[in-house]
Amino acid sequence: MFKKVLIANRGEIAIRIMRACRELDVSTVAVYSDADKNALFPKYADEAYHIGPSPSSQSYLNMDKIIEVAKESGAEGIHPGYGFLSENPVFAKKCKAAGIVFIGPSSEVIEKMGSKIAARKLMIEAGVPVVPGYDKAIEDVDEALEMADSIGYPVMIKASAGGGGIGMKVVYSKDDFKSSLVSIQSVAQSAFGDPTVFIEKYVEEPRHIEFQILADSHGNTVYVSDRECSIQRRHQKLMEEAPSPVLSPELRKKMGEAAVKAAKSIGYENAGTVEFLYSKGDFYFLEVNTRLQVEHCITELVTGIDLAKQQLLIACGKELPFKQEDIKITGHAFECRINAEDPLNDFAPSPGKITRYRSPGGPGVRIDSGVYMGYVIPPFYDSMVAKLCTWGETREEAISRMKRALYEFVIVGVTTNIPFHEAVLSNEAFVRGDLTTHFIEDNNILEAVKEVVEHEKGKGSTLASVLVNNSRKTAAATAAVSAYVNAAKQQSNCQQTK
Ligand code: MV4
Repeated sequence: MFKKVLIANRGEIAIRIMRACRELDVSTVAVYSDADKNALFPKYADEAYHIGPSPSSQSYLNMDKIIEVAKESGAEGIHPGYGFLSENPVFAKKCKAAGIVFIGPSSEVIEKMGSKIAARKLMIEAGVPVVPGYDKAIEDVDEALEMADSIGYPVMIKASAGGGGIGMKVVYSKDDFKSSLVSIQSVAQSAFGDPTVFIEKYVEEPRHIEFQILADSHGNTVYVSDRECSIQRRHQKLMEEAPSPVLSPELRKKMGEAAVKAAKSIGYENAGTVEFLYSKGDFYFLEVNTRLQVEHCITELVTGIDLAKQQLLIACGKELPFKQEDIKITGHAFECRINAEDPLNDFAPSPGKITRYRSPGGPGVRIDSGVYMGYVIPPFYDSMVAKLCTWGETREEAISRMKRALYEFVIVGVTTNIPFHEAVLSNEAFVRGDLTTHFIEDNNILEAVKEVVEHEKGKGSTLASVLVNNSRKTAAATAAVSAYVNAAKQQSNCQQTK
């Protein structure tokens, strides 16, 4: 095992990885920017190094600086977390050249999956179902129009270098095709420096279902569990669950085996995720995420497998300690991403000081967070405060635990999206497991959020309101009660009950 690992990330995921390191007796090195001087993760680490100013371009994206710190501190491996440098093939390559293990797949694999056209082509060759379309870059409009005609409208134009929802557009008719093509090409050029686009059939109202995979360097590849990630807004996932409520055991096995086939065909090593679109019993490969994802925790909850730990073991050349048939899904888990953002103001970020904080606990609750009471959430990075996950023997139990945990969560000082989660959890279609990527709009969730927010102005609807809202009145009442109790105690000879 490594003696020392550098974590090239911040916040909760830096802590998540350091937790795995601690359990494996690996020393940890944190790197942090100006804005993160007072964050929890540099304090949690065994060593912490300042790497630059707050903007990530000058700190968390500074490859050479991070590698220099790794070398100076004697770290043998770098874990990139998610975001930042985690899917950057240049960084993976630079680590290798510096004699440091990049804890993730090879630079070549990251690069291959970065091109959506190449990924499509490879999956077709491997026999993994893809959305009907063309695995060919569009070269001229007339040829593209013919392709669109033969696929049948609506079609989707996608940037080959895109992913995660940037650089794509639905086209409903021939008349809009040319202007959409030109606009996506220009978005692709400015966002990715590559104007290459391709087209696919547009799958309407699909579900987003992804499969976690693990692959070691001995040729063993397994699928760990599936996750349903349909509850998202503008490609930002907000709530996920494992397993997907729509898959039968047979379809789960079929999709899981397709995910393994996808991984094996590209020589994948370490943890990864194969994303699929699901519609009416059919599934289509979408992309491979070559990193540990935000929502990995729910897979851990339903399988008992520590994915971060397995990543470290795989990177050291260890063989997976289980086979496919050993992996069992037990119960059901949800993740709510608790963000400092205002769902009633277009989800605008709400950075600032957390003046009171108390996280939920009790049966079936897991919290991954990098904040504490008094911490100031900086405006430079994403607005996630905590990942709140619950586990239950059944989906219903996991839902009621999530509602209970959200009731308990006290976060004062910044606006959070807790009411959004409460609105989703009370929605009938959601409770039925009736989800699509358009769930929020189709179910008028924002209207429901307004009602939740209004309701929570009333005392007692959340633990926060009990503890904080009427703090003066509560304090006065508490003082009066204790004065009364003390007086009663003095007057009576009865023994105090314990
Ligand atoms: C699609 C699609 C429908 N048809 N491709 C969005 C993210 C990127 N990975 C691909 N995405 C989609 N590709 C075809 N041919 C619908 C989406 C999509 C989506 C996918 C997953 C999760 C949320 C989504 C929200 C809107 C659109």
